[in-house]
Amino acid sequence: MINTKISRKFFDQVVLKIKILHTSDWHIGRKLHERDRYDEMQKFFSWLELELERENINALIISGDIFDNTTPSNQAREIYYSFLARVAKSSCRHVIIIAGNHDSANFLEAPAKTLELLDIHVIGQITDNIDDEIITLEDSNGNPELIVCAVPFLRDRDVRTANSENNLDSRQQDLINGIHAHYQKVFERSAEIRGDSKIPVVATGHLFIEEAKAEGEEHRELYLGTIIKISLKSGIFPAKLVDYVALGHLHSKSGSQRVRYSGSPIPMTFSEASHKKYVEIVEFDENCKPKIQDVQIPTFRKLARIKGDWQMIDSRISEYVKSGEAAWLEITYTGQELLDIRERIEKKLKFFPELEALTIYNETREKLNSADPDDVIIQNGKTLDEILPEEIFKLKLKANKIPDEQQDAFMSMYREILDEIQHA
Ligand SMILES: [Mn+2]
Repeated sequence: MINTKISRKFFDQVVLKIKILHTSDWHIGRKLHERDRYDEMQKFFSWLELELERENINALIISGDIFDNTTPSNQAREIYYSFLARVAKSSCRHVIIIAGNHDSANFLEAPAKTLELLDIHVIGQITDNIDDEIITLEDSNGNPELIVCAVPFLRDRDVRTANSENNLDSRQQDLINGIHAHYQKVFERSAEIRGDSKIPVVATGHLFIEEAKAEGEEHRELYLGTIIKISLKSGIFPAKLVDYVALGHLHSKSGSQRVRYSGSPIPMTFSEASHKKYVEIVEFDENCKPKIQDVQIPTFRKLARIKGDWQMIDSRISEYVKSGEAAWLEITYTGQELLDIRERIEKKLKFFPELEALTIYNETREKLNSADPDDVIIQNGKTLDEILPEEIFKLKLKANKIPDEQQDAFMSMYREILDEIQHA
Protein backbone atom coordinates (compact mmCIF):
# COMPACT_ATOMS: atom_id res chain seq x y z
CA MET A 1 0.00 0.00 0.00
CA ILE A 2 1.26 3.46 -0.84
CA ASN A 3 1.76 5.86 1.99
CA THR A 4 -0.32 8.83 0.86
CA LYS A 5 1.92 11.31 2.63
CA ILE A 6 4.98 10.12 0.80
CA SER A 7 3.30 9.89 -2.57
CA ARG A 8 1.90 13.40 -2.15
CA LYS A 9 5.38 14.71 -1.39
CA PHE A 10 6.78 12.82 -4.33
CA PHE A 11 4.25 14.36 -6.70
CA ASP A 12 4.74 17.83 -5.29
CA GLN A 13 8.44 17.69 -5.94
CA VAL A 14 8.62 15.78 -9.14
CA VAL A 15 5.42 15.83 -11.12
CA LEU A 16 3.05 18.52 -10.00
CA LYS A 17 3.87 22.03 -11.13
CA ILE A 18 1.92 24.99 -9.99
CA LYS A 19 -1.37 25.67 -11.75
CA ILE A 20 -2.76 29.18 -11.64
CA LEU A 21 -6.07 30.74 -12.50
CA HIS A 22 -6.06 34.32 -13.75
CA THR A 23 -9.12 36.58 -13.70
CA SER A 24 -9.70 40.35 -13.50
CA ASP A 25 -12.12 43.24 -13.64
CA TRP A 26 -14.80 41.90 -11.32
CA HIS A 27 -16.12 45.42 -10.73
CA ILE A 28 -18.18 44.21 -7.76
CA GLY A 29 -20.95 46.73 -7.14
CA ARG A 30 -21.22 47.87 -10.74
CA LYS A 31 -24.71 48.68 -11.95
CA LEU A 32 -26.21 48.50 -15.38
CA HIS A 33 -28.92 51.11 -15.92
CA GLU A 34 -29.55 51.27 -12.17
CA ARG A 35 -29.80 47.49 -11.83
CA ASP A 36 -27.30 45.80 -9.55
CA ARG A 37 -25.32 42.71 -10.56
CA TYR A 38 -24.76 41.03 -7.17
CA ASP A 39 -26.79 38.03 -8.21
CA GLU A 40 -24.62 37.38 -11.26
CA MET A 41 -21.41 37.92 -9.26
CA GLN A 42 -22.56 35.43 -6.60
CA LYS A 43 -23.20 32.89 -9.34
CA PHE A 44 -19.79 33.61 -10.83
CA PHE A 45 -18.12 33.08 -7.45
CA SER A 46 -19.93 29.77 -6.91
CA TRP A 47 -18.84 28.66 -10.35
CA LEU A 48 -15.26 29.82 -9.75
CA GLU A 49 -15.04 27.91 -6.45
CA LEU A 50 -16.02 24.70 -8.19
CA GLU A 51 -13.58 25.42 -11.01
CA LEU A 52 -10.70 25.93 -8.55
CA GLU A 53 -11.44 22.53 -7.02
CA ARG A 54 -12.13 20.73 -10.26
CA GLU A 55 -8.95 21.97 -11.94
CA ASN A 56 -6.78 21.63 -8.82
CA ILE A 57 -5.72 25.26 -8.96
CA ASN A 58 -2.93 26.23 -6.55
CA ALA A 59 -2.95 29.99 -6.99
CA LEU A 60 -5.69 32.47 -7.89
CA ILE A 61 -4.56 35.78 -9.38
CA ILE A 62 -6.95 38.72 -9.67
CA SER A 63 -5.52 41.54 -11.78
CA GLY A 64 -7.34 44.60 -10.51
CA ASP A 65 -10.67 46.39 -10.56
CA ILE A 66 -11.95 44.14 -7.79
CA PHE A 67 -14.58 46.72 -6.90
CA ASP A 68 -16.26 49.18 -9.19
CA ASN A 69 -15.68 52.15 -6.93
CA THR A 70 -13.53 53.32 -4.04
CA THR A 71 -16.25 52.99 -1.39
CA PRO A 72 -17.90 49.60 -2.00
CA SER A 73 -21.35 48.97 -0.56
CA ASN A 74 -21.83 46.60 2.37
CA GLN A 75 -23.24 44.02 0.01
CA ALA A 76 -20.22 44.29 -2.29
CA ARG A 77 -17.85 43.83 0.66
CA GLU A 78 -19.85 40.93 1.99
CA ILE A 79 -19.73 38.89 -1.21
CA TYR A 80 -16.01 39.65 -1.67
CA TYR A 81 -14.93 38.63 1.83
CA SER A 82 -17.13 35.57 1.99
CA PHE A 83 -15.69 34.43 -1.33
CA LEU A 84 -12.13 34.91 -0.03
CA ALA A 85 -12.97 33.04 3.17
CA ARG A 86 -14.29 30.09 1.17
CA VAL A 87 -11.23 30.03 -1.11
CA ALA A 88 -8.92 30.16 1.93
CA LYS A 89 -10.49 26.91 3.10
CA SER A 90 -10.23 25.27 -0.32
CA SER A 91 -7.32 23.44 -1.89
CA CYS A 92 -6.25 26.62 -3.69
CA ARG A 93 -3.23 27.53 -1.60
CA HIS A 94 -2.61 31.14 -2.58
CA VAL A 95 -4.56 34.19 -3.68
CA ILE A 96 -2.94 37.31 -5.13
CA ILE A 97 -4.99 40.47 -5.47
CA ILE A 98 -3.81 43.76 -6.96
CA ALA A 99 -5.67 47.06 -7.17
CA GLY A 100 -6.94 48.43 -10.49
CA ASN A 101 -7.74 52.01 -11.41
CA HIS A 102 -11.27 51.66 -10.01
CA ASP A 103 -10.11 50.37 -6.62
CA SER A 104 -9.16 52.28 -3.53
CA ALA A 105 -5.68 51.04 -2.67
CA ASN A 106 -6.24 51.89 0.99
CA PHE A 107 -9.56 50.11 1.16
CA LEU A 108 -8.14 46.95 -0.44
CA GLU A 109 -5.06 46.96 1.77
CA ALA A 110 -6.84 47.67 5.05
CA PRO A 111 -7.27 43.96 5.94
CA ALA A 112 -4.02 42.88 4.22
CA LYS A 113 -2.24 41.77 7.42
CA THR A 114 -5.16 39.54 8.41
CA LEU A 115 -5.61 38.16 4.90
CA GLU A 116 -1.89 37.38 4.76
CA LEU A 117 -2.48 34.79 7.50
CA LEU A 118 -4.85 33.02 5.09
CA ASP A 119 -2.24 33.17 2.31
CA ILE A 120 -4.17 35.92 0.55
CA HIS A 121 -1.80 38.64 -0.65
CA VAL A 122 -3.16 42.09 -1.41
CA ILE A 123 -1.11 44.78 -3.13
CA GLY A 124 -2.98 48.06 -3.40
CA GLN A 125 -0.10 50.42 -4.12
CA ILE A 126 3.64 50.43 -4.50
CA THR A 127 5.98 51.30 -1.62
CA ASP A 128 9.61 52.37 -1.38
CA ASN A 129 10.54 48.72 -0.92
CA ILE A 130 10.36 46.77 -4.19
CA ASP A 131 10.32 43.49 -2.21
CA ASP A 132 6.78 44.34 -1.08
CA GLU A 133 5.61 43.57 -4.61
CA ILE A 134 7.46 40.28 -4.96
CA ILE A 135 5.71 37.28 -3.49
CA THR A 136 7.35 33.88 -3.51
CA LEU A 137 4.73 31.17 -3.22
CA GLU A 138 5.65 27.92 -1.57
CA ASP A 139 4.25 24.46 -2.10
CA SER A 140 2.99 22.31 0.77
CA ASN A 141 6.56 21.22 1.51
CA GLY A 142 7.81 24.75 1.84
CA ASN A 143 9.65 24.76 -1.49
CA PRO A 144 9.30 27.85 -3.70
CA GLU A 145 6.97 27.10 -6.62
CA LEU A 146 6.19 30.50 -8.15
CA ILE A 147 7.50 34.04 -8.03
CA VAL A 148 4.79 36.64 -8.48
CA CYS A 149 5.65 40.22 -9.34
CA ALA A 150 2.42 41.68 -8.00
CA VAL A 151 2.44 45.13 -9.60
CA PRO A 152 -0.79 47.09 -9.03
CA PHE A 153 -2.25 49.81 -11.24
CA LEU A 154 0.47 52.47 -11.39
CA ARG A 155 -0.73 56.00 -10.89
CA ASP A 156 0.91 59.13 -12.06
CA ARG A 157 2.03 60.07 -8.57
CA ASP A 158 3.55 56.59 -8.04
CA VAL A 159 6.04 56.59 -10.87
CA ARG A 160 6.33 60.00 -12.54
CA THR A 161 9.51 61.92 -11.92
CA ALA A 162 8.88 65.15 -10.02
CA ASN A 163 10.57 67.58 -12.38
CA SER A 164 8.71 66.77 -15.58
CA GLU A 165 7.49 69.59 -17.78
CA ASN A 166 4.00 70.81 -17.60
CA ASN A 167 2.73 69.83 -21.00
CA LEU A 168 0.44 66.87 -21.54
CA ASP A 169 2.58 64.98 -24.05
CA SER A 170 5.73 65.05 -21.98
CA ARG A 171 3.78 64.23 -18.81
CA GLN A 172 2.33 61.18 -20.54
CA GLN A 173 5.74 60.15 -21.79
CA ASP A 174 7.08 60.54 -18.25
CA LEU A 175 4.37 58.27 -16.93
CA ILE A 176 5.13 55.65 -19.58
CA ASN A 177 8.85 55.85 -18.75
CA GLY A 178 8.02 55.58 -15.06
CA ILE A 179 5.94 52.44 -15.62
CA HIS A 180 8.79 50.91 -17.65
CA ALA A 181 11.35 51.75 -14.99
CA HIS A 182 9.17 50.28 -12.28
CA TYR A 183 8.70 46.95 -14.07
CA GLN A 184 12.39 46.83 -14.82
CA LYS A 185 13.20 47.25 -11.14
CA VAL A 186 10.74 44.52 -10.18
CA PHE A 187 12.11 42.09 -12.79
CA GLU A 188 15.71 42.73 -11.78
CA ARG A 189 14.79 41.77 -8.24
CA SER A 190 12.75 38.71 -9.24
CA ALA A 191 15.67 37.52 -11.39
CA GLU A 192 17.90 37.74 -8.34
CA ILE A 193 15.46 35.68 -6.30
CA ARG A 194 15.02 33.11 -9.07
CA GLY A 195 18.76 32.71 -9.59
CA ASP A 196 19.50 29.53 -11.53
CA SER A 197 16.40 27.70 -10.38
CA LYS A 198 13.52 26.88 -12.70
CA ILE A 199 10.77 28.60 -10.82
CA PRO A 200 8.25 30.33 -13.10
CA VAL A 201 7.90 34.10 -12.79
CA VAL A 202 4.45 35.65 -13.22
CA ALA A 203 3.77 39.39 -13.28
CA THR A 204 0.51 41.25 -12.88
CA GLY A 205 -0.45 44.54 -14.43
CA HIS A 206 -3.48 46.76 -14.71
CA LEU A 207 -2.78 48.79 -17.80
CA PHE A 208 -3.59 49.30 -21.45
CA ILE A 209 -1.43 47.43 -23.93
CA GLU A 210 -1.49 49.05 -27.35
CA GLU A 211 -1.44 45.76 -29.25
CA ALA A 212 -4.45 44.29 -27.45
CA LYS A 213 -7.70 44.74 -29.27
CA ALA A 214 -10.33 46.69 -27.43
CA GLU A 215 -13.83 46.52 -28.73
CA GLY A 216 -16.36 49.26 -29.31
CA GLU A 217 -17.43 51.47 -26.46
CA GLU A 218 -15.11 49.81 -24.02
CA HIS A 219 -12.27 51.49 -25.83
CA ARG A 220 -13.72 54.93 -25.31
CA GLU A 221 -14.38 54.27 -21.64
CA LEU A 222 -10.80 53.20 -21.12
CA TYR A 223 -9.49 56.36 -22.63
CA LEU A 224 -11.27 58.22 -19.89
CA GLY A 225 -9.65 56.07 -17.22
CA THR A 226 -6.10 56.00 -18.49
CA ILE A 227 -5.06 57.80 -21.59
CA ILE A 228 -1.73 56.11 -21.81
CA LYS A 229 -0.97 52.96 -23.75
CA ILE A 230 2.08 50.77 -23.39
CA SER A 231 3.52 49.14 -26.48
CA LEU A 232 4.81 45.60 -26.16
CA LYS A 233 7.49 46.47 -28.69
CA SER A 234 9.12 48.56 -26.00
CA GLY A 235 10.14 45.32 -24.28
CA ILE A 236 8.37 46.08 -21.03
CA PHE A 237 7.82 42.35 -20.34
CA PRO A 238 11.06 40.58 -21.41
CA ALA A 239 10.51 36.87 -22.11
CA LYS A 240 13.77 36.03 -20.34
CA LEU A 241 12.57 37.54 -17.07
CA VAL A 242 8.83 36.90 -16.99
CA ASP A 243 7.03 33.74 -18.08
CA TYR A 244 3.43 34.93 -17.90
CA VAL A 245 1.84 38.36 -17.54
CA ALA A 246 -1.65 38.34 -16.01
CA LEU A 247 -3.26 41.57 -17.13
CA GLY A 248 -6.41 43.40 -16.18
CA HIS A 249 -8.16 46.55 -17.47
CA LEU A 250 -9.59 45.39 -20.81
CA HIS A 251 -12.89 43.59 -20.47
CA SER A 252 -12.49 41.04 -23.24
CA LYS A 253 -9.98 38.23 -23.42
CA SER A 254 -7.06 39.21 -25.62
CA GLY A 255 -3.31 39.12 -25.96
CA SER A 256 -0.71 36.46 -26.61
CA GLN A 257 0.02 33.17 -24.87
CA ARG A 258 2.45 34.94 -22.58
CA VAL A 259 1.00 38.42 -22.12
CA ARG A 260 -2.69 38.16 -21.65
CA TYR A 261 -5.95 39.76 -20.55
CA SER A 262 -8.53 37.40 -19.04
CA GLY A 263 -11.32 39.98 -19.38
CA SER A 264 -14.20 40.57 -16.98
CA PRO A 265 -16.34 37.62 -15.79
CA ILE A 266 -19.66 39.16 -16.80
CA PRO A 267 -20.53 41.67 -19.53
CA MET A 268 -20.35 45.05 -17.80
CA THR A 269 -22.18 47.03 -20.49
CA PHE A 270 -24.38 46.27 -23.49
CA SER A 271 -21.35 46.87 -25.69
CA GLU A 272 -19.98 43.60 -24.24
CA ALA A 273 -23.28 41.77 -24.78
CA SER A 274 -21.95 39.52 -27.53
CA HIS A 275 -18.58 38.77 -25.87
CA LYS A 276 -17.88 35.37 -24.41
CA LYS A 277 -16.29 35.56 -20.97
CA TYR A 278 -13.29 33.59 -19.72
CA VAL A 279 -10.84 32.85 -16.97
CA GLU A 280 -7.33 31.70 -17.89
CA ILE A 281 -5.75 28.58 -16.46
CA VAL A 282 -1.98 28.63 -16.76
CA GLU A 283 0.54 25.82 -16.26
CA PHE A 284 4.26 25.76 -16.98
CA ASP A 285 6.47 23.16 -18.62
CA GLU A 286 9.93 22.29 -17.31
CA ASN A 287 11.35 25.35 -19.13
CA CYS A 288 8.74 27.60 -17.53
CA LYS A 289 6.95 28.04 -20.85
CA PRO A 290 3.27 28.76 -20.14
CA LYS A 291 0.47 26.52 -21.36
CA ILE A 292 -2.84 28.37 -21.44
CA GLN A 293 -6.35 27.09 -21.24
CA ASP A 294 -9.22 29.54 -21.85
CA VAL A 295 -12.14 28.40 -19.73
CA GLN A 296 -15.44 29.89 -20.77
CA ILE A 297 -17.61 31.21 -17.94
CA PRO A 298 -21.31 30.33 -18.16
CA THR A 299 -23.70 33.17 -18.93
CA PHE A 300 -25.57 33.97 -15.74
CA ARG A 301 -27.85 36.51 -17.31
CA LYS A 302 -27.95 37.24 -20.98
CA LEU A 303 -27.55 40.81 -22.21
CA ALA A 304 -28.88 41.43 -25.69
CA ARG A 305 -28.85 44.36 -28.06
CA ILE A 306 -31.72 44.62 -30.50
CA LYS A 307 -31.67 47.27 -33.20
CA GLY A 308 -34.02 47.71 -36.13
CA ASP A 309 -37.57 48.44 -37.21
CA TRP A 310 -40.59 47.18 -35.32
CA GLN A 311 -40.77 43.93 -37.27
CA MET A 312 -37.19 43.12 -36.33
CA ILE A 313 -37.63 44.08 -32.67
CA ASP A 314 -40.89 42.13 -32.47
CA SER A 315 -39.41 38.95 -33.90
CA ARG A 316 -36.25 39.09 -31.77
CA ILE A 317 -38.30 39.54 -28.59
CA SER A 318 -40.48 36.61 -29.65
CA GLU A 319 -37.34 34.49 -30.01
CA TYR A 320 -36.31 35.27 -26.43
CA VAL A 321 -39.82 34.61 -25.17
CA LYS A 322 -39.76 31.23 -26.90
CA SER A 323 -36.30 30.31 -25.57
CA GLY A 324 -37.42 31.02 -22.00
CA GLU A 325 -33.96 32.43 -21.28
CA ALA A 326 -33.71 35.31 -18.82
CA ALA A 327 -32.33 38.41 -20.52
CA TRP A 328 -31.86 42.13 -20.17
CA LEU A 329 -32.46 43.96 -23.41
CA GLU A 330 -31.22 47.18 -24.95
CA ILE A 331 -33.60 48.10 -27.75
CA THR A 332 -32.97 50.72 -30.41
CA TYR A 333 -35.80 51.55 -32.79
CA THR A 334 -34.67 52.77 -36.19
CA GLY A 335 -37.79 52.23 -38.31
CA GLN A 336 -39.17 54.97 -40.55
CA GLU A 337 -42.60 55.06 -38.96
CA LEU A 338 -42.83 57.25 -35.89
CA LEU A 339 -44.11 54.90 -33.17
CA ASP A 340 -44.54 54.88 -29.42
CA ILE A 341 -42.03 52.11 -29.19
CA ARG A 342 -41.92 51.99 -25.39
CA GLU A 343 -45.63 51.28 -25.17
CA ARG A 344 -45.40 48.49 -27.73
CA ILE A 345 -42.45 46.85 -25.98
CA GLU A 346 -44.03 47.09 -22.55
CA LYS A 347 -47.17 45.48 -23.88
CA LYS A 348 -45.18 42.69 -25.47
CA LEU A 349 -43.09 41.98 -22.34
CA LYS A 350 -45.96 42.26 -19.89
CA PHE A 351 -46.29 38.53 -19.25
CA PHE A 352 -42.58 37.66 -19.34
CA PRO A 353 -40.93 39.02 -16.19
CA GLU A 354 -37.67 37.24 -16.99
CA LEU A 355 -37.29 39.51 -20.02
CA GLU A 356 -36.67 43.15 -19.29
CA ALA A 357 -35.99 46.08 -21.56
CA LEU A 358 -33.49 48.04 -19.45
CA THR A 359 -33.20 50.73 -22.03
CA ILE A 360 -35.16 51.77 -25.08
CA TYR A 361 -33.91 54.25 -27.67
CA ASN A 362 -36.20 55.67 -30.28
CA GLU A 363 -33.72 56.87 -32.88
CA THR A 364 -36.48 57.95 -35.25
CA ARG A 365 -37.96 60.31 -32.70
CA GLU A 366 -34.52 61.54 -31.61
CA LYS A 367 -33.73 62.45 -35.18
CA LEU A 368 -37.00 64.30 -35.55
CA ASN A 369 -36.33 66.24 -32.35
CA SER A 370 -32.80 67.07 -33.25
CA ALA A 371 -33.20 67.78 -36.98
CA ASP A 372 -32.06 71.33 -37.63
CA PRO A 373 -34.89 73.37 -39.23
CA ASP A 374 -32.25 75.60 -40.81
CA ASP A 375 -31.13 72.71 -42.99
CA VAL A 376 -34.67 72.25 -44.17
CA ILE A 377 -35.08 75.96 -44.87
CA ILE A 378 -31.80 76.38 -46.63
CA GLN A 379 -32.65 73.46 -48.86
CA ASN A 380 -35.78 75.32 -49.92
CA GLY A 381 -34.06 78.63 -50.52
CA LYS A 382 -36.23 80.59 -48.11
CA THR A 383 -35.58 82.38 -44.82
CA LEU A 384 -37.38 81.56 -41.59
CA ASP A 385 -39.60 84.67 -41.85
CA GLU A 386 -40.89 83.59 -45.22
CA ILE A 387 -42.10 80.19 -44.06
CA LEU A 388 -45.17 79.44 -42.00
CA PRO A 389 -44.67 77.18 -38.95
CA GLU A 390 -46.86 74.57 -40.59
CA GLU A 391 -44.65 74.51 -43.60
CA ILE A 392 -41.54 74.02 -41.44
CA PHE A 393 -43.16 71.09 -39.67
CA LYS A 394 -44.16 69.58 -42.99
CA LEU A 395 -40.59 69.92 -44.25
CA LYS A 396 -39.30 68.28 -41.09
CA LEU A 397 -41.63 65.34 -41.54
CA LYS A 398 -40.44 65.03 -45.09
CA ALA A 399 -36.79 65.41 -44.16
CA ASN A 400 -37.16 62.60 -41.65
CA LYS A 401 -38.93 60.41 -44.21
CA ILE A 402 -42.04 59.96 -42.10
CA PRO A 403 -44.38 57.82 -44.23
CA ASP A 404 -47.13 59.74 -46.09
CA GLU A 405 -49.90 57.86 -44.34
CA GLN A 406 -48.64 59.14 -40.95
CA GLN A 407 -48.02 62.72 -42.02
CA ASP A 408 -51.68 63.83 -41.92
CA ALA A 409 -52.16 62.61 -38.36
CA PHE A 410 -49.02 64.38 -37.15
CA MET A 411 -49.98 67.50 -39.04
CA SER A 412 -53.35 67.76 -37.31
CA MET A 413 -51.74 67.18 -33.88
CA TYR A 414 -49.24 69.89 -34.67
CA ARG A 415 -52.04 72.29 -35.68
CA GLU A 416 -53.75 71.68 -32.36
CA ILE A 417 -50.59 72.51 -30.42
CA LEU A 418 -49.96 75.56 -32.58
CA ASP A 419 -53.50 76.72 -32.02
CA GLU A 420 -53.14 76.35 -28.27
CA ILE A 421 -49.91 78.36 -28.23
CA GLN A 422 -51.25 81.12 -30.46
CA HIS A 423 -54.49 81.54 -28.51
CA ALA A 424 -53.09 81.14 -25.03
MN1 LIG B 1 -9.51 49.10 -15.07
